[in-house]
Amino acid sequence: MNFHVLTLFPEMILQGMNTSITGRAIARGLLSIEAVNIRDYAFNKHQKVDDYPYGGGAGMLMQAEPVYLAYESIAQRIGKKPRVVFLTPQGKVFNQSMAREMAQEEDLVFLCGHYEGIDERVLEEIVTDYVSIGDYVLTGGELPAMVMMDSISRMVPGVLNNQESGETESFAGNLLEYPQYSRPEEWHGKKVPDVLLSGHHANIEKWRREQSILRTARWRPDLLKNADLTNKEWNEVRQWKKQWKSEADRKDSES
Ligand code: 6GU
Repeated sequence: MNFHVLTLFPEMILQGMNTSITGRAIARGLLSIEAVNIRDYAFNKHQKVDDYPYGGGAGMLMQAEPVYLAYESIAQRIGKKPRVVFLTPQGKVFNQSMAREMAQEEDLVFLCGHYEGIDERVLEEIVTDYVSIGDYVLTGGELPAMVMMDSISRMVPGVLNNQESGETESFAGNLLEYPQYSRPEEWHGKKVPDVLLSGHHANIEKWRREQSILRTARWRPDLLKNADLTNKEWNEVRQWKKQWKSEADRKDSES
């Protein structure tokens, strides 16, 4: 997988990606990352990349030409018109299945905006995907691009080792991870659940699945709709929800 990032802050991208698991994958040649500084393609006296919006309004816009030339330099080098992701709160909200799908590409270009946005005309010409990472506003596209590259990277074969790739499965089933514990057996008066010390693998698996379903029902009921539960498990979920509701009602009546 070759990532190409169009940005005004290339050092931010390189610093972030050359760390931890993505850094290891770059060193091993499974990923490459290139940060193209859009300012290097501003062929005017002061290397200016922004200007006032026509029609007025707050702030500055990134101009079309430097963005286009920076994009062209990539397209020419790789010899094709690559997929271009523009990071914007107006885009489709990123999720695990988009990560899995984008990991099939050989090259991905990320366009990071700053200021109040980018001249619409260059977006129309080069952008193939408009993507947001959630319903909140950030100052630029660099962090969202890194979020996407991180999650896409872990879908690339070989990036995770055997132990790490076990973790991939948890979201695939649309369930949250079960809680985990390491030594010591007791910490701040809290004991590790007995079942995990029992050595009884079937019981441990049963407990973990129940915990995953419990957590998902409690904190992300929206995910549960797409989870694959047995009838018995759906019944359990109904019982828990009834219990949580009566607990909440009781608290309400007390206050
Ligand atoms: Cl992709 N960009 C910006 N600027 N803010 C965001 C975002 C993207 N996704 C959520 N908020």
